[in-house]
Amino acid sequence: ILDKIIAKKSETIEELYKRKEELKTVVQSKERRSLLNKIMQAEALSVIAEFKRASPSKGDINVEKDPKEQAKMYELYGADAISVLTDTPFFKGSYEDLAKVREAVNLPILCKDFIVDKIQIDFAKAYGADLILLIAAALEDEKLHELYTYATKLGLEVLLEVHNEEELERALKTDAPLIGVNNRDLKTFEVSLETTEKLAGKIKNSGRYMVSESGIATFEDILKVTSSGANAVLVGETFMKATDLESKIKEMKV
Ligand code: IGP
Repeated sequence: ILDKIIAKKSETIEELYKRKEELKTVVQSKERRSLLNKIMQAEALSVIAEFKRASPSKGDINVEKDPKEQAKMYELYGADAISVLTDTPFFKGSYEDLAKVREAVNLPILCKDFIVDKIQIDFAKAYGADLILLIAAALEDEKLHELYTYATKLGLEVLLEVHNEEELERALKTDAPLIGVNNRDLKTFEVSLETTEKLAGKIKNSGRYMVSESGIATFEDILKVTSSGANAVLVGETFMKATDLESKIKEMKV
């Protein structure tokens, strides 16, 4: 699926270059909200709550949910940051969702997408992202460094995502302080929280902060990843489907 998503991105990118004029007119707030500072100062596990309408592995999750309402609830119930899927063809998200979430809350906002071109970083920033995701599996070294530098220069933080040892080695060649471990293999959809455990040692030894992403649903899951040393978790589906969001978020704030 990753290859398929990336292939489709070239169409999106062409589209974005055509919409370039928009970048001048979108009103962007200048103030930046730092997730890194929050994580550094946090005494407990930080929770990044995701706005995710659908996904290729799960199909429709909660397509009709209102981004503003959901974001406000995330903030009210104690989330530390919000991630917003902006990919349209596979996740039914958009930059409009990102902007709506940004306006609704005071939390740092992560633009969650498959970024392979600088123009996507320009749009992420214009629509209100404080940080962006870069996926090691989707980027060769040179591109990874180029995009990392570009985002940092624009004043955005980067969550650098890895899934295995090889990707982690490459990620550690950058100075990215926030490393995300995706428990889901984007090539097979297989989810295993042991991915976090496996990569934790090297991440912690390098002095970086670790965000455990995907497949986190219960308090037991939280115990597992925190005992591996996770500083933060990123939770999507579980929150989007929760009937009692308040207790679900509070359950994760250990
Ligand atoms: C959230 P989950 O299993 O809680 O819904 O996962 C998040 O980790 C997941 O959406 C994600 C993702 C990604 C999506 C992690 N890395 C990269 C798209 C692209």
